Amino acid sequence: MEQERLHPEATGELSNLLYDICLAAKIISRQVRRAGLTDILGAAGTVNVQGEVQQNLDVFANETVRNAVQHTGRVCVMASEEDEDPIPVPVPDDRRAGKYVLLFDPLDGSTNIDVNVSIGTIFSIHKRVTVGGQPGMLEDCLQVGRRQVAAGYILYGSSTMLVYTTGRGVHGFTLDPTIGEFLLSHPQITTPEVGKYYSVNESNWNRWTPPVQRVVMAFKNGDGKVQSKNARYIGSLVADFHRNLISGGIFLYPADTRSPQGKLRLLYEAAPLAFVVEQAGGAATDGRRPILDTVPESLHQRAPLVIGSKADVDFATSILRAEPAPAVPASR
Ligand code: P6P
Repeated sequence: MEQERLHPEATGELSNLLYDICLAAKIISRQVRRAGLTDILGAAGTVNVQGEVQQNLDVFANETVRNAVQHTGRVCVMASEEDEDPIPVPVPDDRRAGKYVLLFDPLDGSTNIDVNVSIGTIFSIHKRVTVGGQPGMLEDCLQVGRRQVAAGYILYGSSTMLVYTTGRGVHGFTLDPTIGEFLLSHPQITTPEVGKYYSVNESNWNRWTPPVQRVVMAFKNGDGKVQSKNARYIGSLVADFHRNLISGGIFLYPADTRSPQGKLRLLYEAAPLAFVVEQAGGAATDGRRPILDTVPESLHQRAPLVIGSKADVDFATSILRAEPAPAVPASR
């Protein structure tokens, strides 16, 4: 509400869309907290568009976000990591088409579900760019990250937290399950200029280029410009990102010989987290340029990601920029 009042032209629709996402988050949180107790553990047996075996909770979370949003008239199109194509939202007879676009990863890190490791939902909101009056389309989804109107994530960790930005700072809310409400617990989050941690999957070492190896070695051992850091890698993007946001740190998922564009997705993973981290005083690049300036070419496009404390990201990018540009992004 306070954020909405900062925008005199606000109609309240964006606030309401954020509330819709919070409702989905509460429902997903309840199911995540019970995952060990119900029979929805384990893979649903189906395979998603990424070729990944879908965990039951993946399917549940995807349906929950879609159902919380698609009948509200606030959104004209959605796109999810779990769905091959954009999901156009029908225009109800008594309403005009929604003016917002929702891109989301309903449950990132889902391989961690069965071992009780923190997981998260990531969302990105744009305004539609196509003419109103009919459902939105792919063009509305393929917008550069700098144009986001809101972005954030829900972390299903030791507590359930919502962290979001609308371009005026980053704010964290903690779910009080006894009343079913998100309460403002972390106003105006800022991330330290220099981080305590570096987060990267070092088992990829032999698949990295020499500049990537030099950057990781510098964070491990220190190298004049940077002090050595503690290694922390959970293997769950939202959990790794959130710890680094609060304590200071750098997360890297660089390109490698197995993942020539990196592993993480631009539209609904890298770009929303890049919006959050820049608003918190941090930085995010693909190793060469800001993630928020990357023009997307396909819905599930991957991007190398270097994100976190500004001094650390600037150091890493100054070295990685020297290597040859990656090949043209693959469509999947
Ligand atoms: P790796 C989880 O599967 C995920 O998509 C992110 O949450 C996480 O940061 C990354 O993959 C971990 O990938 O290759 O290190 O296991």
